[in-house]
Order: sequence, then C-alpha cells, then structure tokens
Amino acid sequence: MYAQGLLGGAEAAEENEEFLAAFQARIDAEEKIEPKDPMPAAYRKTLIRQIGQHAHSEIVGMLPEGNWITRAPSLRRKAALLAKVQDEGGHGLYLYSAAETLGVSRDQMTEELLSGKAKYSSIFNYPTLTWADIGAIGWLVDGAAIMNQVPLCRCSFGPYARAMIRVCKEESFHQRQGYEIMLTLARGSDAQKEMAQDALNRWWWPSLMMFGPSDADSEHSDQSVKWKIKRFTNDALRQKFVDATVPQGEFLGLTFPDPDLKWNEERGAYDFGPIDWDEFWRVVKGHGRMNVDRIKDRKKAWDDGKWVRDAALAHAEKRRQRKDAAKTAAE
Ligand code: FAQ
Repeated sequence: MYAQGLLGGAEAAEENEEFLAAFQARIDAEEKIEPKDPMPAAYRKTLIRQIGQHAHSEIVGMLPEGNWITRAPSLRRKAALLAKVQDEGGHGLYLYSAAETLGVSRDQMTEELLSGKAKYSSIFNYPTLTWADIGAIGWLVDGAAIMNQVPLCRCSFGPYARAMIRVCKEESFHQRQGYEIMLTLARGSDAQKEMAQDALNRWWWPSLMMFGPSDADSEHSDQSVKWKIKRFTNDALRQKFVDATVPQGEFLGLTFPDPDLKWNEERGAYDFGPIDWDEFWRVVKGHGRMNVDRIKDRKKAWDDGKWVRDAALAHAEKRRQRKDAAKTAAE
C-alpha cells in the first residue's frame, strides 16, 4: 500500500514509440522500475496478473499443509509445519503489498480469486492424503517454487524483486524441512518407505506442471522475458528443477514415476517423459480434485475475517480523528 496515491504520473506518459524504446532501454540497462515510474500499461497489467496470482498461490497453498498441523507426528514436526504455513501467509501478504503499489486493491484481487477470474497455482488442487505428502510438498513444491523464484529476485520491478529475496530464504528452509521428512520416512519401516514412495508418485508430475505450459504454448513468456519480469522460460526452469531433484530422490532410495527419466550425457541434463497437459489444463480450469474446496475455504476465511478488516479500518479512522483533534487544539 506504499504508493497508492502517487500513480498518476506513471500513467501520464503517452505510449508512443519513443516512450516504449526508452522504457525498454531502462530494462536492458538492468534498472529497477519503481511504482512511481512511468511504465507501459501492458507491463503494469502483466505484473498485476503475475504478482496477484503468485500471492493467491501462497495463501491458497496454506490449505493443503494446514490440513496436517493438528496431525503432525511429533511436537517438533508440528512446530516446524506451523512456522512454515505461517511463512506462506507472510509471503502472500508481501506479494499483495507489492501488487498494491501498481494500483490494484487487495479487495479487488481477492474478488478476482473468488470469482475464478484470477488463477492460483495448479499444484494446490491436489489433496494431502498422508503425512508423507507434507514431506513431498516441502521437498518438491517448495523446491520448484525456489527454482522459479530465485530468478524473480532479479525481476525488473523493484517491489516484486525485493519481496522475493526474503521469500526465497524462507522457501529454502521449507524445502529442507520437507526433504528431512522424506529422508526420515525413507530410512524408516517398510510401511514408511512405501508412504514416501506413494507421495513421490503422486506429487512428481504436478510439481513439473507448476512451471506452466511448455514454451511453445506459453502465452506470456516472450514478452515477460523481454521485460525481464521472467528471467528464464517455463521449460528452462522445469529442466533445471529436474536436474537438481533427481539426484536428491536417488539419495532417498526412491523411484521417480517416469520410465523415460534418464541422464543424457550429450545434453548434460535429464531426459524426461511427456507431461499430461490435458490434466494440467483441467486443473487450471477448475476441475481438479480440490478446486471447489479450496475456493470455498478461501471464501469462508474472507467472509469470517470481515469484522477484523472493519475493526482495523474503524480503529485507523478513530486514530486519525484523534490526531486531527490534537493538532487543532495545539494550533
Ligand atoms: N497453475 O503464459 P504462461 C509456491 C497460467 S508459489 C495455474 O506461461 P506466465 C510457494 C498462467 O497464469 C507457486 N495457472 O504464464 C508455496 C496463464 O494464464 P493467464 C506459485 C498457470 O505467467 C509452496 C496461462 O497459464 N508461483 O508454490 C500455471 O508467463 C508450498 C499461460 O501461462 C508463482 O506464481 C500453474 N502452474 O508463467 C506456497 C511464481 N502455469 O494468467 C505454499 C510466479 C501457468 O493468462 C506451500 N509466477 N498458468 O490467465 C510465474 O513465474 C509465472 O506466472 C508462471 C506462469 C511461470 C507460473
């Protein structure tokens, strides 16, 4: 909310060729674009879309893991999971704040989420069936999030880039707590190892889908890479994730659910099998197993929190009035 009143100037510039070239030159020179700076309307719109969806993903992403807080197998695990889920809530708040600097309100973003106009990550529409899913989410989902978000620390838009620095540090802790759960299970009884394997089987492909459609089908990538919002394409990040994660899975003694997964000496990278894009689009369009529940839960939380938002606004207004009255009395 730090620049809401100051956006007028940013919209004033006429978007002629000269303006667009000067803007691109700033991007090419690695200058950060700040909320008050003039920017093309399409750049602003792309950022509002991406940052808004990212914020929604963090908040909706609290739900599958929150489901296990009361059932974590020890106090240590419970404390770590509670802290992790709370961090994700914090990430959502930094991101909503970063989007607000572009002139969109949190109410508006929330309405778009609840109406289905704004998306959130496909990954959070899968259910968390066993404790091992909490390990798999930390290891794979946070692992994929880090791979995607570290380059966003160099995003051309200043508030987004700066928010990402802290987010990435926290995600790194999340990834390790997940991997440690997987390691404990993989070294445990046969039943525990089986549970870890089952979680890997269910979360592997959805984790690869998190990076978005293949480059050939990615509508926004070219322009976003040109504007240095995205530093790598979806496929490039997906490949980096596979290359980093497969050795970790081998160390666990688990098997990836992909018969085509193998090291390619020539490319210096892993080859992997085809992604089920029909499943991806089905989930993105609202027909995954948990889509309806996730939105229902978010709506309930938003409605239940109305009195808190109203009270906070009333309190702020009262403080403002008291301050004004004190100022008048002193004059
Ligand atoms: N799910 O043209 P592109 C986390 C949509 S945070 C749903 O390639 P773009 C932390 C896309 O929006 C996870 N929709 O789009 C955590 C677009 O639709 P639109 C979230 C998807 O933006 C861990 C259309 O498809 N991370 O996990 C998905 O250039 C554990 C065409 O796609 C971020 O949001 C998808 N997976 O690239 C929390 C990172 N992929 O908008 C709790 C920031 C694509 O035109 C627990 N975002 N779509 O209606 C990004 O880097 C980008 O937005 C991409 C998509 C890479 C996700």
